[in-house]
Amino acid sequence: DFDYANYHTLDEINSFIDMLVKENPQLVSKIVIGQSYERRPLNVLKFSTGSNRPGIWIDTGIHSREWVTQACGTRFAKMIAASYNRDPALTAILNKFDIFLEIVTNPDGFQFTHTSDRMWRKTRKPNPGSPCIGVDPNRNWDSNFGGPGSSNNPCKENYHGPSAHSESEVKAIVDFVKSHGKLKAFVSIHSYSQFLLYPYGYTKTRCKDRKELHKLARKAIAALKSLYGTSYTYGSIIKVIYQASGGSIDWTYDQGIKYSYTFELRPLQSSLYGFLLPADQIIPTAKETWLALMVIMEHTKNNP
Ligand code: 0X9
Ligand code: ZN
Repeated sequence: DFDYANYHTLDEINSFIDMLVKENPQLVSKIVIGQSYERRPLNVLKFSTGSNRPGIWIDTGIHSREWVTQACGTRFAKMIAASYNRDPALTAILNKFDIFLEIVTNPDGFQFTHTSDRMWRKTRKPNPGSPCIGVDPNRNWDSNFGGPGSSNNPCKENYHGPSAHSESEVKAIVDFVKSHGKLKAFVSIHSYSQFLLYPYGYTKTRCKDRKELHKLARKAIAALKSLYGTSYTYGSIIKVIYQASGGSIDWTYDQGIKYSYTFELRPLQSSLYGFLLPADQIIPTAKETWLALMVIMEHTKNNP
């Protein structure tokens, strides 16, 4: 059986995905929404119990070095598959909504973190005229693209890229979101700092659903905390972290997906572990985060 308590390679996670589909063919399927720069498939797990349903999107690992996120993604996948027709709350969600889960959202970067540079964050596309590789896939969206909190220097970690959606890993999600047309929640999972964030990152202007998103975030982090006492800070991206233009959830929110959130998982900002969270924290992190995700998904279900 898959070892959820340890970190895994890209091949191992891809095998896990195929196994989960094989074991739950009536609930789980794999869709390939595109390919990475290095031509790897962009695999998305679809959990569905009916046709023409609205959808909930969850992605992990868009920043490749944030290993606890892909690890939690595999655990969420198993949780969803195992909970249908067992856990009434999740069953009610899956009777109305499809759930889409992209576990390795930046596969080229993830492979590179295993083979060459554990701290790699960006895509792996070369930048013409520069010795530096890659674009920050969370500055590449068409949400004040190129604005404050992103860099036009290809050697920076927050390089926005040559144009909005220039990265195939981003464009694949953009095309998926648009063609689906009925996503009601979009949750993008990062690490680290223990934050639950909502739009905007590119402007101080409050988003129009700020009150509802704020209240829901409070409820979600209360649920998270109930398990092990883990403390999260919540609020808009620009207020809680920093100004960031070209981020995913600002784009999805402006596309009309009201419940657009970003998590920054364990550890705390002050922790020396940073992106290197010890593996013995994977399962606790996944379990507590799952409670927050359930709050967001249930609210989405009840307020479609
Ligand atoms: O800077 C980022 O992209 C995120 N922090 S991280 O350390 N994981 O890189 C913050 C994401 C804020 N979200 C958006 N701007 N959408
Ligand atoms: Zn990140």
